[in-house]
Amino acid sequence: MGFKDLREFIELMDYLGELRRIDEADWDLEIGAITEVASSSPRCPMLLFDKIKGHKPGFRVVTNLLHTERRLAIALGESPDLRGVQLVRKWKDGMVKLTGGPPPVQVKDGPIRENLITGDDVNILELPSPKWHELDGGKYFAGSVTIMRDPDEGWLNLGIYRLQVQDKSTLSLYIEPGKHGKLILQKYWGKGIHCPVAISLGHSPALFMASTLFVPGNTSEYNVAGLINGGPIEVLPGELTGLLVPATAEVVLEGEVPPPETESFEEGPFGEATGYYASGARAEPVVKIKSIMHRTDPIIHGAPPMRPLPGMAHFPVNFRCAGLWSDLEKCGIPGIVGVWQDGFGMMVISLKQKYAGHAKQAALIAAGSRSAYIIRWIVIVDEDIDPYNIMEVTWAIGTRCDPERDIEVIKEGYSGPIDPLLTPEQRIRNDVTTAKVLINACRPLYRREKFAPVVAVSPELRAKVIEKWGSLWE
Ligand SMILES: Cc1cc2nc3c(=O)[nH]c(=O)nc-3n(C[C@H](O)[C@H](O)[C@H](O)COP(=O)(O)O)c2cc1C
Ligand SMILES: [Mn+2]
Repeated sequence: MGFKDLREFIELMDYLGELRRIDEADWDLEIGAITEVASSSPRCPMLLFDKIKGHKPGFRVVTNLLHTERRLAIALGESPDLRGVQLVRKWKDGMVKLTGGPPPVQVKDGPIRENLITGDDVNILELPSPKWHELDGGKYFAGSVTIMRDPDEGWLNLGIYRLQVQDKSTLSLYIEPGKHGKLILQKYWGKGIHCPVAISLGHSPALFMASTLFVPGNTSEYNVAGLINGGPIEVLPGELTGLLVPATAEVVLEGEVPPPETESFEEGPFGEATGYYASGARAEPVVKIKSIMHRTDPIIHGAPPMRPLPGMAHFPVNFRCAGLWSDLEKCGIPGIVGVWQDGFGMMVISLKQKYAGHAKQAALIAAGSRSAYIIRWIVIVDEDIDPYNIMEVTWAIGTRCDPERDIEVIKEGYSGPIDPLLTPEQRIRNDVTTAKVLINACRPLYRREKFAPVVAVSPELRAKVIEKWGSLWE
């Protein structure tokens, strides 16, 4: 069984020496700067901020939650030593079973009911929401889960979308085109009604992880979280909307999103997951908050994007790799050995070529997968190349890929408004596509056996040398 709430995970991380507590930091740039600088340190500690300037002691913010492979592995219930492709493989194995996750179970009571604020007393400014980066347009909840119900089919959708704090009861909400969250909003607006939403500001790692995934429509991310968690998520109806909210959440805001013609607010700029400020500031829908439920001494989760750092500190990228891997398997592509993404923009797939056109099949499916969102470079390598090792990948591209024959450009691929390459003209016409490049860096299949051999000590000779001389360097 996984973690019942955010607190339980934080407590375990504290016990394992992964947590640092920081008192009296300022919500205005200090929390964000500390988070980014600490991310780039070798330990990349999880950070728990308390006594935040201008806020009640006990109203806390946690950052860098899953930002190391060790913490991610623990959150997934795997061995803490799993790294790179091995970790992605475990994650992928779970994703293949995604639709079979257990639905949430309704409970009578839960700690989220400890405090209820309604009417004129609602004031989201009392909840710490940092201004994360210097060029950000304001204060943000970054790491919250927004819950909505599909008005036609009834399933509950959960997604992570940034929320800018505008005043004591107004947030502006940024959801990209094509995401379920946006499609659901549009369904409500099409019927001329406001969309009810519940927003969890702090929740178990499983709920966060499930809400970042490209889960198929009609499948609630609650079920996926149940699968990650090893048991169903406990929920209860929100006081205002009746939407099912996590019973052990830290804070749940409830309200509604009116059609943008009725009300919208300027949102942005915001430092984004690509490592840029690409989408600028523009009018976006608002959430009118009407009630707040919260635990005593709540913890708000913050996952501010930043420029990619070595490892995976800015964003647990292997969520997406596991998604792509499971998409390839679901499409019947055999022989996939690993998938990895470093930073943002390039995904590498290693496979054991089995037939002519195999590598190209994998590349084309990858280019069309939702998991390859804003991925411009798709690289296919042989099974002897570890996609997690960028040196090996560039060696394969440099020595096995003939650019004239093995590189292909696909026009108008799936991207999004946070893509920094979009031109101002594209933005005006809402065209959020860019080209994708397929790179086949596998040895040509028809002469694979005759390809120049790799310079490397054989496993047998290696074992002998280590046995006889290894003590000199090990
Ligand atoms: C830390 C973090 C922040 C994110 N911020 C946004 C965002 O502001 N807007 C957005 O559309 N997607 C954002 N995403 C990506 C979505 O959460 C992701 O695409 C999810 O699958 C969308 O779910 P949906 O298709 O059910 O709407 C973010 C992801 C993470 C991990
Ligand atoms: Mn969804």
